[in-house]
Amino acid sequence: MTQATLVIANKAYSSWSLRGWLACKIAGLDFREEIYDMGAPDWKTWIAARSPTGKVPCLLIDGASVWESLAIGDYLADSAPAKFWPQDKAARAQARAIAAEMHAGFMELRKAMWMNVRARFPGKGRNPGSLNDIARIQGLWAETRRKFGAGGPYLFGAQFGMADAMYAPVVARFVTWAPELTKDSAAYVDAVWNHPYMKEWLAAAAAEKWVLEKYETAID
Ligand SMILES: N[C@@H](CCC(=O)N[C@@H](CS)C(=O)NCC(=O)O)C(=O)O
Repeated sequence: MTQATLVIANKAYSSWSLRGWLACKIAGLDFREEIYDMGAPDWKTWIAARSPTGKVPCLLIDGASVWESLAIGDYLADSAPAKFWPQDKAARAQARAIAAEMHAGFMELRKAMWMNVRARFPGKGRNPGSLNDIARIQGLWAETRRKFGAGGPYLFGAQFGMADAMYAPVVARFVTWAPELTKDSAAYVDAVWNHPYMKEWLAAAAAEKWVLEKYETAID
């Protein structure tokens, strides 16, 4: 069987790449990375040859091409559902809903506080829209942890699953931009930031040579 390939971009900046990569790690998949710089002059040509949407991540596996981070998680979860989603039905419903909410939303936060895991812009990026998204995220983290998270530090307890993978780039944003967080949110941020998968990603991002100037300066 051919080894799976995950097509991704800059580990410092590509939040969607991080989600797809975490899904592969959760699955315990034997995969190779094909990674390239979104800022390179031939980026569009490079990615067009590898991903039907011209976006990352894209997983090339078993003769199939799977794009969209959530679809990558679903594809991999077919073979190992318990690694990705809680087994309890109500918990699983919550996990799927919050993962989908992340996949489709929080545009104001994403615009104002982009992911740059190497940078620190404390106090910047705050505007009514981003603060509103942050309030909603803290609310859904708190509700999820209160109802389903008693067994450990992650959204659904002891196991780092697909819902955590979807919110990991938000955690990275909160580390970079340091918005005011509740004590419980801060503890969740700390747990995800220090997860071994995150540490592996962050070490690779630190070693990466590519720099995209547009993500290196906070405007306000
Ligand atoms: N909804 C997609 C989002 C994919 C996406 O926007 N990827 C960004 C990277 S963070 C990208 O490929 N940007 C490069 C480009 O548009 O040229 C997913 O879940 O995978």
